[in-house]
Amino acid sequence: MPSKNMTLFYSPASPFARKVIVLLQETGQLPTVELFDVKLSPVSPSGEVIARNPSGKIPALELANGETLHDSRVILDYLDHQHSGEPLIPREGPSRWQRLTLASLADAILDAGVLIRYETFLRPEELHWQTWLGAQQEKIERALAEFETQADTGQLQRFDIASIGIACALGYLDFRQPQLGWRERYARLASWYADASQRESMLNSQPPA
Ligand SMILES: N[C@@H](CCC(=O)N[C@@H](CS)C(=O)NCC(=O)O)C(=O)O
Repeated sequence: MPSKNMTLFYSPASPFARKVIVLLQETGQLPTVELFDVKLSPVSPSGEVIARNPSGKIPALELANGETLHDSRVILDYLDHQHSGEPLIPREGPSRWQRLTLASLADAILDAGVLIRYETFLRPEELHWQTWLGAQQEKIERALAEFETQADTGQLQRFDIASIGIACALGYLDFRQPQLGWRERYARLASWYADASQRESMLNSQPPA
């Protein structure tokens, strides 16, 4: 049993942290990481997190030497360099930039989704800005349309950095926007996700019910 020499500051509801936990499982590194569950929001930050990441955001990964890495993209890159299997982030060539760009579009869904959540859950209802909420929702819809094309052309076959990001983004939409009905509009993506969501790494990292 490998010793736990890193600590991941995370929350089970955080889709950014979920990407890290999925990659840890896909690469066999989960046993080396202590999971430290923190409760936070932009208006009620966690001192434990701020001490390690001035932005106050999770995920943050404390290494054995006491240094901390953030954000999720940096952590994923670091962890992908710590295992001996086939890299989940291509090391070079056009595929590196293509897969990272797709992963970034998946993060755009998360950014928009998390902002929508903060606006609707944290902000007083009388201050909700519908135009802004609608614009964030449109970002999500455009990204989904692009992922439908990617699924349709077989670009999501390997469960790499891009596929992990997309799977976690879809999982977050199901968690926070169960009424969205994205499967009706993006059938190929839905069929891809039906399989991807059954991977052990995805089943073991589901957001709270
Ligand atoms: N770009 C960051 C985004 C992380 C992020 O927004 N995390 C949220 C939780 S899902 C958070 O920590 N929010 C607290 C805050 O914004 O202060 C990443 O990829 O790690």
